[in-house]
Order: sequence, then C-alpha cells, then structure tokens
Amino acid sequence: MTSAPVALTIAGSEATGGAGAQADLRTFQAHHVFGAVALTCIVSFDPKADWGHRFVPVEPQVIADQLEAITTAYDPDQLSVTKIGMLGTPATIETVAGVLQQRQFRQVVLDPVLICKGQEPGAALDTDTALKANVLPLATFVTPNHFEAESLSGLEIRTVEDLTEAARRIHESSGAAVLAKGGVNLPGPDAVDVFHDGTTTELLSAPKVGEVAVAGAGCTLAAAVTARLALGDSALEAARAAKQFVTAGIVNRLGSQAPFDVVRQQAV
Ligand code: PXL
Repeated sequence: MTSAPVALTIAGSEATGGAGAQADLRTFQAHHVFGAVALTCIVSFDPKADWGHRFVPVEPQVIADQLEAITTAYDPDQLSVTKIGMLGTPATIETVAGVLQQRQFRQVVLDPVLICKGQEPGAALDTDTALKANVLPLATFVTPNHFEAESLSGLEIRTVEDLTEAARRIHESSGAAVLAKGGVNLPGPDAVDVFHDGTTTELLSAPKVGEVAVAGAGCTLAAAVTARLALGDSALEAARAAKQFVTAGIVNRLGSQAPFDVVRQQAV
C-alpha cells in the first residue's frame, strides 16, 4: 500500500475531454498526483449550433454526496488541496461553499470560471455574484483569465501593468495568491501572466504559441498549480511550474473536427 498525495477537483465534465474535470485529472496524473472528482455539471458542445455549450447541472444533493464520500475516504493529511473549476449555478456554489467551510483544506485553488456560453445572461450574473461572495473568500489561490481579472478587479486591462494592478486588487480583496493570466489577450510576442501574493510580484512569460486561445488551458494551469501544491511547492514555485506545464501542453496541443485545439498534457 502507498499513501500518495490526493488532490480533489470540484469541476464539470466537458465531454470531448479538452476542459473541465478531464483536463484536471490528466494534469494530476502527469504530476503523479492521485485525483478525485466531485462532478458539478455536464457540458456537451453542440456541433449543430456553432459548438455552443449545452449545460446540465448536477443536483446539489448529488454534489454533496460525492464530497461526503471523498472527504470521508481521504483524511486532511492525505487530501489537503482542492481545485474548484466550473460550478455553474448559485445552488451548486452554496453547496460547495458549505462543504469548504466544514472541511478545512490547506489550499483551495479557484479557477473563477465566470461565464459559460449557453447560459442565460441573468442566470450567469447570479452565478458570478454568488461565486464572488461565497467561494472567492475561501480560496487561497485564484487564477483569473483576462476577462475574469477585469470582472474581479473592476479595472479595464490593456497592458501588463494593468494586469499587475488587477492582481494586486484581487489579492487585497480575497487574501489569496493570484495568478492573473494575460495569455493571448494582451498585445506583444509573449503570453504574460502575473503572480502576486502580497509579498512577491513576478511576471511569468513565455513566447505566444499562435494568437488563438487553446481550450483547456485555464483548467490545466489551475490543476497544475493544485498538483504542485499537493506535492509541497510554495505558491510561487507552483505558479512557475504550472506556467511551464501549460505552455508545453499548448505546444503539443490536440486538433480535432471541433473549431478549437485543446491542451495535451505532457508527463513531467
Ligand atoms: O474552460 C472553462 C471550462 C471549465 N469547465 C468546463 C467547461 C469549460 C469550457 O468549456 O466546459 C466543464
């Protein structure tokens, strides 16, 4: 018998496997971290409707049941780190926030997935408000993309300096370490992300691999941070390693009949 670190992802299924829990589990496995999943929703792209998102939430009680099984099977020494991906509804957010308040995790990595295409704007707004109010304060590490960093900081972000200021503000309001992702959304030859934890500010930069975002990059980055934290890295070490990991996965991306490529995680 071995007692390896276990990491949990609380995330949705994206059926083609590019994003969501599937990307998280491949990322955990690439780091030799054993993964558990509490599934929050099922996303099926619709090839007949421009690959829009068809979204079905999992019943809150079923999410609570999954979390009960997982947190009972693995004690806090073995399972000390969780990642939160797409939650999708206010009811799901309430359920997950309740469990996070009862069961202390050493690290809670939040990928603040704010808007999912295919949801009604009204519902999405409720979900965003609930995520900011109920889950963000419980996070120890948060990984907003360009859009999410604007929404969480209230700033318009056009430059790396803006992104840095946004990371500072998100840290101040949440207390979490922040890895704000410029990705392909800021001008220039490099994909620049900003790490800020209140003490250290560091730009993480890699040459852009094309100008089009690859699906699953956000999930993969946050899952790699989670895996590295489970293995004992500091937040900054985890951020640096995760940036390298996602860049390698983008270089080796997988194409398909869908109109976007997806990250292919490489063993480390
Ligand atoms: O990449 C955001 C994301 C996260 N989780 C699920 C998704 C998506 C985007 O499609 O489907 C389940």
